[in-house]
Amino acid sequence: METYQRVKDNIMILTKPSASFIIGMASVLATIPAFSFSQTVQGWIAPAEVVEKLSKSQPQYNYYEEKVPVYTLPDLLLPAEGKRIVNAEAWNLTRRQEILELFRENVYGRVPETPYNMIFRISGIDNNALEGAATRKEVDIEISSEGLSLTIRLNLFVPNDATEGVPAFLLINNRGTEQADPSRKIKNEFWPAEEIISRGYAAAVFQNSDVDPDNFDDFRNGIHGILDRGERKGDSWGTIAAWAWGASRCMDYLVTDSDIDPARVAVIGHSRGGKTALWAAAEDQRFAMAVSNESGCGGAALARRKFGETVEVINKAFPHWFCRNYIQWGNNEDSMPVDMHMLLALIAPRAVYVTSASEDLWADPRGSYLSLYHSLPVFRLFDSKTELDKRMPPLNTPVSSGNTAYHVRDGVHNLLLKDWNWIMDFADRVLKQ
Ligand code: GTR
Repeated sequence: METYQRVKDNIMILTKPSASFIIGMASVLATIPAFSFSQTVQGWIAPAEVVEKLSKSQPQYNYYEEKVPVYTLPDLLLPAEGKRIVNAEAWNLTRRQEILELFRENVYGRVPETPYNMIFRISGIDNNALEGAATRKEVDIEISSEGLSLTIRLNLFVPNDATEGVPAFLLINNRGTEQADPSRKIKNEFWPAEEIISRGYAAAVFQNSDVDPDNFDDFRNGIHGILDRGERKGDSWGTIAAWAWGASRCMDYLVTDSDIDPARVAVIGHSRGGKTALWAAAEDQRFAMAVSNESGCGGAALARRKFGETVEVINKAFPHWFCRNYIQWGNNEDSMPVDMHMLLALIAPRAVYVTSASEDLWADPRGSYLSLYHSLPVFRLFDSKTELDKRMPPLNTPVSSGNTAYHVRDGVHNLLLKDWNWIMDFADRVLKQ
């Protein structure tokens, strides 16, 4: 007796249940809400009321799973030329580089080769921060080229009870400074420094706007105004690539600080910051882990699903985020030489954690999970036991395998302590053991 019917990808619907099944389940259902039944048996599905609400208020975007087009993802392991990749060595030597170039060329853009100088200045140290639990350091990273300069302020807490270099989380803060207030006058779950420290990690943060302003200014200000030379090209770097570059400059400092273990630094970001964290870890292999919190389109979510935000829409709304070449893939996703499972694969064999929120359908939770799922063939080249179920995990139930992890939290688009705690649970396993 076929109880479930597979309709698409990992969507299962209950069809024609048998009489005995109904009687058997009746007693179970009497004690649990139907919602949790479906969450447990089927894995997470988008809440129907959220789908309805969003579809009504934004009819121009798709929130219905059944309207996701049929698509074929580019094969991760098949290079443009030559034989299929069958081992980690071949991946690292050829295909990884090829895919990295495709992302530079088609999505985020290329960092210019303009030479620059960099100086680290410790402008403040407080050995008695967080009620004595941590030392606070204010580090100014000054970048200069041909008389122009900018400063990235890196704020860092390191635990006072550590006897050797500790693992660290570097947060790319794309929100106001009050969301990640180093004075701790304002405390916010977006950057729970106290909890991060109490779990034995260093907590570092920088403002993305220190590197590049988050508005379209024709690339005149921020690091673009300092390092860009000549006419912009189709593959000239956009603002996300600039923020990712900024994360790497923070890493340049962190590797010099003996309070930090340079081999165990995770880069984390929310939403546009999550897109940035993934690209930072793809470009800079010194990051041991990347956390993409609800990064959506241009981040973890598969573009070919065209669910919620799409390539066309993101380029119109944020013309400064990506390179110009990315525009051509709007409404033309099937021709794009990459999709976002390939971005996640670039992080292998290092750790990657992808998160979603159940009401944040704009960022396509299912597309983000499937992206991780489809990146696994590369993680398996390094650790053959890495395996996730093709069905999404239920709500509020983190899953992980090898160096990959995912959760879908209840609620709206945000980075909360609940997310951090699950992320740190995973980091305890992959960065501390
Ligand atoms: C939205 C944008 C998303 C996401 C988000 C954010 O407006 O459409 O791609 O990045 O902003 O950064 O909060």
